[in-house]
Amino acid sequence: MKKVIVFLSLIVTTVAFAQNKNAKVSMEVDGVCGMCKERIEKAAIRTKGVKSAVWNVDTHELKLIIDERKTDVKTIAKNVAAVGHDTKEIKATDEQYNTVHPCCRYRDETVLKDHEPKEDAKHKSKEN
Ligand SMILES: [Cu+2]
Repeated sequence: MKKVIVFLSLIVTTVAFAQNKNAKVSMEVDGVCGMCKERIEKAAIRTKGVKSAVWNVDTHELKLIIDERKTDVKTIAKNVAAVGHDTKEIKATDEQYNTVHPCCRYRDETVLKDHEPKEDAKHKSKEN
């Protein structure tokens, strides 16, 4: 019985630590528009081991397919922050943040308001 347990736990650890060539992972990245999307995806895809990178402007989710033998989420987050975009784990420095286009300043309240869906604005004017 003891041997069986040892054998089973060996299988479990092997599976848990097996490195996936096409691992699907995602992370949260701050941004406001299509220009941000391009910048974020470019930074992610330039990272060695990243096969696919798609950022959603509404959900702020960056969906990735990565080779776990070559990269990890932290490395990608660092590269995304380096082009000026905050991730949940790693924040861009002020210097990095200042390199983004003025209309992409996602930390700025007025910029965020400018990027709110236009339909909302329509509803508001009808109500008034
Ligand atoms: Cu932008």
